[in-house]
Amino acid sequence: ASLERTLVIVKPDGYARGLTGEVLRRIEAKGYTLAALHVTTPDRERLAQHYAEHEGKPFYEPLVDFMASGPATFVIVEGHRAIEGFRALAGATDPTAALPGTIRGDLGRDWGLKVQQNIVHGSDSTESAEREIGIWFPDEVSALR
Ligand code: DAT
Ligand code: MG
Repeated sequence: ASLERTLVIVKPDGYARGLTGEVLRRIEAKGYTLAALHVTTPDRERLAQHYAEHEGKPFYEPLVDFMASGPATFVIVEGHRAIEGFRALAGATDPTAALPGTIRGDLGRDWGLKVQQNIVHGSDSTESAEREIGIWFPDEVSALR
């Protein structure tokens, strides 16, 4: 049970729908710490790095287009087992299947698009988390306090 940092993104759909505060509220209510936070419209170069594992998949281009479509909130979330813990808060990738009680299950739905607009991103492993934090928070790559 080691102290971890995870990269959370409130994606452009969540930002546009005014759900940033609701997502951050759930993270804080769970007991995690917001270690850093900024709002920006992500550039395609960094999105390509961030989503490199999905390059070539049918949803890749729509995913990058969607993520570049407007402002999003980037957050470093900190806590013991925060990576697994935030993935549990977020729920399943498909917001229709995501369980009620989760961010995606309570707040998301299928909008009939090629890409799942599912409100949040959360890193899926310690390696992903450090890699993704390095992409979006180049000045925050130092070790945990
Ligand atoms: P997650 O965001 O749950 O880690 P992922 O890493 O597999 O899911 O995919 C990244 C994003 O791409 C996901 O949040 C939404 C979109 N996506 C994934 N699989 C998809 C699919 N089969 N159809 C449409 N969009 C998809
Ligand atoms: Mg993922």
